[in-house]
Amino acid sequence: MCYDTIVAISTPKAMGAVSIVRVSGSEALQVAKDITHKRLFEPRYATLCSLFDLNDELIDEAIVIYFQAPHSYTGEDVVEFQCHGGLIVANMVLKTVLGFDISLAMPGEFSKRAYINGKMDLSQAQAVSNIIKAQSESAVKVLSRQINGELAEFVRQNKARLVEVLAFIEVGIDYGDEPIDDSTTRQIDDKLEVLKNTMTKLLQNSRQKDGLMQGFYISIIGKPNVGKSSFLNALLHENAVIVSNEPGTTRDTITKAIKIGDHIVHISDTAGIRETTNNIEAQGIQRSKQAFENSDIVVAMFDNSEKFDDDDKRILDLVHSTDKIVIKIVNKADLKNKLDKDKIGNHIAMSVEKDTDIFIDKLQEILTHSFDSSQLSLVSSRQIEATKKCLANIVSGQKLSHSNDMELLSFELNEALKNISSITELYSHDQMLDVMFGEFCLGK
Ligand SMILES: Nc1nc2c(ncn2[C@@H]2O[C@H](COP(=O)(O)OP(=O)(O)OP(=O)(O)O)[C@@H](O)[C@H]2O)c(=O)[nH]1
Ligand SMILES: [Mg+2]
Repeated sequence: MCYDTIVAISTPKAMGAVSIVRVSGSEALQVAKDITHKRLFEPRYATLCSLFDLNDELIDEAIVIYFQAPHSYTGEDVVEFQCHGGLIVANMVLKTVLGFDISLAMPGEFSKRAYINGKMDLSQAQAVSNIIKAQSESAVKVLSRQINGELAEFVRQNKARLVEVLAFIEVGIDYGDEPIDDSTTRQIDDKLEVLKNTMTKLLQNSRQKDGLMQGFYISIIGKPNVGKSSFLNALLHENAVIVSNEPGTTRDTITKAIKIGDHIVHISDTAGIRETTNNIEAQGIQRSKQAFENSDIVVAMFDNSEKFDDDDKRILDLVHSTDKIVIKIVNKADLKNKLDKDKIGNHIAMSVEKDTDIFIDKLQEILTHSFDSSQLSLVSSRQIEATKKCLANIVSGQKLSHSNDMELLSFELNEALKNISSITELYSHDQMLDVMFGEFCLGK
């Protein structure tokens, strides 16, 4: 298939040393020749060239690299102009290229062409899109393995397993009305069980993917005056939020990002939760509960220097009602103890104004434990949906394997095959391609 030649600025639109203008398509080489007044470009060689605009006026000195089809990112002829950075030069080069009747690329169009031309499958393309937005080193580790084909290999292996089961079933169908023998049924069962466990494990590993990609969310909750805002300030090493000994100081949720090990975590300081008739405070408390709902990890804070009361009980009830990861902190350990700590249960005793290391160590342990970046993981909701559907087909197949309805079993497993395959290739098409690649950055 022959597409228009496209162009885009591939680097961020900001100040920087170098900007790259990328051209892809059958006209790319000719455009490079016209703009540089050079006759020959050796593929994959960096050549220092003068660039001229449509009036033959000098724009810039740039490094020009020609990638000959199919040995390029898109699989088409590609030329990259590495010009001086900043907003103006790259725009002048772009404007000149557009003057040669070349189209401006849509977001993700280079990667879409790479997929169409068989340079990468969908799982790799998805990883390319995500790695640009990745918020943590752990995410980059997972994604670079996916670009390298790790998920594609997983899909290939499990498709082969499904095809094997389908081969057994075809034998059953060929024998018509005769019931399928026990040993064949057993083999089908065993293989479906392996497939079920594999898909279930993959989905479990992928549960934390949002945290991995966008950073984990942590809410600090507790009754007023326990030291929540002091804790956020201590973690940030700055006075970002107001601290005072007046209960009810914080009225609004404030979220800040910090780096813990390989992870970005977004930590929210919240208004102290208590019974109140004050309308503004009540709105703040509503926001505290929202932050609690939205978080992956909850820090519930209590005051060592105050007696355990109904407000503390409400916090305990809240955290006991959730299946989120909860870290309980008994703060103000430097003050005389009045709190009945047995009521709190397992907790960290600390003085947030003095030292937060004990908390950081605990959090790091939790993050490492709850997301192991060495494990295979799905990185988009599309991949998760496809795997869930495949798992549902396999579970239905397990129920059918003893019913002797081989036709129906075959149908379910063909659906499973279709669903797992959709991680790396599309069945139906142009519209979905546009949706998926439309989420990419311009110039990628
Ligand atoms: N001695 C001691 N005082 C602390 C400690 N942490 C916080 N405080 C004090 O406790 C008071 C309340 O601290 P804040 O951080 O404002 O408490 P908060 O939980 O955010 O309170 P609200 O915003 O009202 O919900 C302040 O006077 C802090 O200086 C600590 O570890 N030791
Ligand atoms: Mg506060």
